[in-house]
Formats: sequence, structure tokens, C-alpha cells
Amino acid sequence: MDEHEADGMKAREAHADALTILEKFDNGVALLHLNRPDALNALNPALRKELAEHFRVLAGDDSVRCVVLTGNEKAFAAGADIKAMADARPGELMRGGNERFWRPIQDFPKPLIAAVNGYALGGGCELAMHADIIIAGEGAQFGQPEIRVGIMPGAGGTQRLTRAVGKFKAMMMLLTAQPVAAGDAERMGLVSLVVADDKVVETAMEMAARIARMPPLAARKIKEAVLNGADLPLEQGMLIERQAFQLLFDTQDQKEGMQAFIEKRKPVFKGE
Ligand code: DAK
Repeated sequence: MDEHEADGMKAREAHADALTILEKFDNGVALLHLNRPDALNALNPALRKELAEHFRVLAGDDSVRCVVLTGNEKAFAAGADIKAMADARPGELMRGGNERFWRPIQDFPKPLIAAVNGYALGGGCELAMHADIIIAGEGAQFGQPEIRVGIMPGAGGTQRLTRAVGKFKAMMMLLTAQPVAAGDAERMGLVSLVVADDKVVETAMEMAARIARMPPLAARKIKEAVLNGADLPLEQGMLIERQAFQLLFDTQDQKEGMQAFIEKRKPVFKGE
């Protein structure tokens, strides 16, 4: 599987499962595809399980410094699989412990970029919002249409969306079920960058390659400070930032980064 190139590197490890495809590149980037095209990548239990397992493994893989998660031209993901949950009962949902499949993505310690084409609806929009950066194609659509099928979001749609875009935009999306186009999503703060549809994965891969060249421990601490600080009063958030900042002075990469600057050369970061 070498149709994608990152920094001129071919994928050095790739394996295709039924529902997800993982490609790993020598530059520290991993590209994870949702691969259920016939159902617009609807997130059924088997797909969510695979996805969770990938994130669990990628979190502990030192050769991976940044992950790009994508779908296909038509859909990032059109939501949780409605057919798979149509007859569910509350006890079954509780026993199913759906959240255990979201947890490894929520807790993923490395930078994660969602590269979104087409539909990102319901659980698909929620999945994109688990990422740290969202790059969308001009034709992408983001929405939380769960209300239309008699339910509500269950993986952060009322929480992450509201934190990202504020109450009034979030309520409009949640209560009307109407999706917003990529450009509007960007203006609302739900999307980092909009590019031409056929440039989405390429742009995400370039950005991921750039991030992968950064010192990984600093990247990890930045992610931690942003995510953990977001729900805290400013003073406590500042404390998290200060402690992380100080801790980074105990890394080799800090010595290397500053020494390289002084010597006017390119730093080589080892993640130590
Ligand atoms: N589930 C199952 N199948 C889906 C699907 C979905 N969400 N979305 C699309 N498909 C399937 C269609 O059924 C169709 O399959 P066949 O009939 O051909 O077998 C195929 O994908 C192509 O879809 P369409 O024929 O409908 O394609 P169109 O281009 O005409 O329409 C569409 C595209 C995206 C507008 C439409 O497919 C659509 O409205 N899809 C449903 C979107 C939606 O309502 N999404 C929200 C689902 S509810 C939880 C956490 C999260 C959630 C739940 C629990 N816990 C932690 C407990 C999340 C809930 C949701 O996401």
C-alpha cells in the first residue's frame, strides 16, 4: 500500500484489515483510514474496536510521532451505525461499554490530525473532534443529526462541540440536525483549515510530517496542557503549563534544540 508518500518516504509497514487500513511511514507519520465505504464509514462495533486497538498500539509505538485519521472522498464517517443500534436497550448499551472504544482515542498522547472529506456526521463529527487539528475539504459537511433518529450525541457532541463553537452555534447544529459546510465550520472554530477536496490528505500528511520533526515530548506536553487546561480555571491551567514547561528542561531535545539554534544548524530530536 504505497499510494501515499510522506516526505518522499513509502509506507514501511501496512496492513489491511476489513474496516481500517494503517500505513506507517519512515518519517514518523502514520495514516489510518476508515474503510467501510459501502456504509459511508458508519462506525459499527467492529470498526470501533479496530480503531481503538490501532490507537492503543500507536500510542506505545515510538516510531510514530503523529497520526492522520481519514475516510474517503465521500465520507469521513456518517455516524454510528444506525442499523446496528436500532434495537438496542439501555442495559445493553451499558453492558456494551461503548466508551471503552473511544477512550484510547480520547487519551491518545500524540498529535492527531483528522483529514475530512465528505460527511462527518454524528459519531463521525465526534470522532473528528477527538483530533487536535481538523483539515477539511471544501465539500466536507459537519453535523450532529442524532436528534433526527430520536437520540442525541453520545461521544462528545454536546460537550466538545459546544466548547469548540460556543452555545449558540452548537445548539443550532444539535437541535436542527442540519450540517454545516466546511467553510462555515472553519469560521465557527470547528475546523483548522479548509483546502481543495483533493488536497486534504496531502495537506494533512505534510502538516503531520512537520509535526513529526518536532520534539515529541514537547508535542505531548503541549497537547496535555491544551486539553487538560481547557476545562480548568485560568490559574490552574497556567500551573499545568508552567510545570510542563519546566519539565521539558529535563529533556535532551531541549538541550539539542537550543544548542542547534545557537550553532545555527538544524536540530535532531530523538524524543529523549
Ligand atoms: N448508519 C448505518 N448506515 C449508514 C449510515 C449510518 N449512520 N449512514 C449511511 N449509511 C449507509 C446507508 O444506509 C446506505 O446503505 P445501503 O442502504 O446502501 O445498504 C449507504 O450507507 C449509503 O448511504 P445513503 O444511500 O443514505 O447515501 P446518501 O448519499 O443518499 O446520503 C447521508 C448520505 C449521510 C446524508 C445519509 O446516509 C444519512 O443521513 N446517514 C445518516 C447520518 C446520521 O444520522 N448520522 C448520525 C447517526 S447516530 C455513542 C456514541 C456515539 C453515538 C451513539 C452512541 N455511545 C458512546 C453510546 C453516535 C450516534 C450517531 O452517530
